[in-house]
Amino acid sequence: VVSNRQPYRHEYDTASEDSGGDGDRSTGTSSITVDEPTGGLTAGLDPVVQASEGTWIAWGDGEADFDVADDDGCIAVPPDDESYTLQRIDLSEEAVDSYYYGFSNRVLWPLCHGFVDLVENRSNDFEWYRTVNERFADAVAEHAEADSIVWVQDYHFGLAPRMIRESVPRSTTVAQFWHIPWPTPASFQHCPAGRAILQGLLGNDLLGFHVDRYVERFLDCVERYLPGADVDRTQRTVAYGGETTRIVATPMGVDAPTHDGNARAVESDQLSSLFDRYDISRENVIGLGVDRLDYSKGIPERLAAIERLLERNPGWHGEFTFLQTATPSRTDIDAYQRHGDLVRSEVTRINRRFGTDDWEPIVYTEDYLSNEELSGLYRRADLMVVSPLVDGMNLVAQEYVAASVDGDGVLVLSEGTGAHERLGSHALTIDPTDVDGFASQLEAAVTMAPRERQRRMNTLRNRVFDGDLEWWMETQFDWIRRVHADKRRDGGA
Ligand code: GDG
Repeated sequence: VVSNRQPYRHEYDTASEDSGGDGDRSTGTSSITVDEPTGGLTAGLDPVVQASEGTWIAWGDGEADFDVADDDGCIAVPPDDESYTLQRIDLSEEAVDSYYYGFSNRVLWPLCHGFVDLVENRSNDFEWYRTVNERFADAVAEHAEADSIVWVQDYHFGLAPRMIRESVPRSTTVAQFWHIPWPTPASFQHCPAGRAILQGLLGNDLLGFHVDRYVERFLDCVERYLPGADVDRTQRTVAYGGETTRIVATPMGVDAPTHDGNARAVESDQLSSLFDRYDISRENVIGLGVDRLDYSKGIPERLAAIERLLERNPGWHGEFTFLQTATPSRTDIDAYQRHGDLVRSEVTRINRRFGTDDWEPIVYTEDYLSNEELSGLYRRADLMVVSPLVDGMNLVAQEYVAASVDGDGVLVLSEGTGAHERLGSHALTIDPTDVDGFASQLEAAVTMAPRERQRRMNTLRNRVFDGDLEWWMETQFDWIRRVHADKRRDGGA
């Protein structure tokens, strides 16, 4: 597996260092704490890599490796049952600034989400992106053998697959999952080095997206911008440079049984203390938003719709609370700082406008909640608002459904999310930019009759459980096996 983020982090226990206790690394006693994978893809993939006794290559900082990794940054994990190799690629500050905060998140992220105005192509960023992709590809080449499966994750590695392809045995299968949207040709034309990215991705035997529309757009871009590529729309394959890539749509799911279990296990005093912490009345109707603080997530649009709801419904003042958690992310980038400022000032303004001495309509926090707290909140929330302008999939919407064990929550879901394809028919659909329509759907959610809530949530739960993370993994590996078999048949092995 190749991913930007690592599955385990080893960190020195600085608290015990300060106190001179057991954790003091200078004493040579055990001083390292390990963060295990906490959720989503990383947690889902970890057992797969354990079973395969394979290698996971990820960006990791050398300092944290003091004492635990060998010279190549390799370390056996999990710590208590060592079964695979984690190889950390240590990157300089300049490399991280250019590859991660630069080309990945100042160019590819805004471009793929259609925010062409936010694309910021600084000199050297692409060169660093190429260099880092090369370093990862070199690390793969050292580990890959005949019949190995290499599974690359996400947009941080748009060039690596072709580099890998050129340095591993023919029978090695190279697959990638692209977790964010693929843009329209009109947006993609603004991609610096767009052709190199397409060539890089077509080094894969298999390329996965969440939904059909991203597959179609990818094929549109290849047809339009990569002369010499042969696109087969029916088979969804592209032949280019002697390789054939199959492009598939496999919508990612969540670990539904775990979210369900966490929600059932949540203790009422745990939830009470959370409500106390944020000063929320237990009796209120609770709306919930859970996002990274990212301009694609439609948070200002959500706040505008809540403001409209409050304007139209004075009777709900004091009775309705919207809790928004927004985890700061990529704060080195100006567009994220500006967006964070906008969100915070809008919350303040709306609360000043409608709030009273003992009620704030919007409770806003940038705290990172524990998984248990989050599951408890999902279960308790009367409505969940997921309003990205554009989002590859959106796991939060699915987690909410999985944790709605009482069946009485309502999901308000943007048509701009990949998740809408699976859940849209039984959620309340919104266009986040239509303030009045959005506010009307919030009103519909608050006032929806219990039977109707249960009916919709039942169907949503079936869909989320049927297409959960395990299903997604199996589907990915079915495809990987299939392209591997095709290669053998065609003489590739
Ligand atoms: C990218 C794509 C695609 C958030 N706050 C807390 C917390 N979270 C967790 C959620 C969820 C995850 O973060 C966010 O996942 P999303 O899918 O909603 O969004 P992105 O981070 O943008 O993910 C997206 C995804 O990749 C997978 O392919 O769906 O489209 O953009 O799991 O629960 N978790 C905890 N506390 C928090 O405060 N514990």
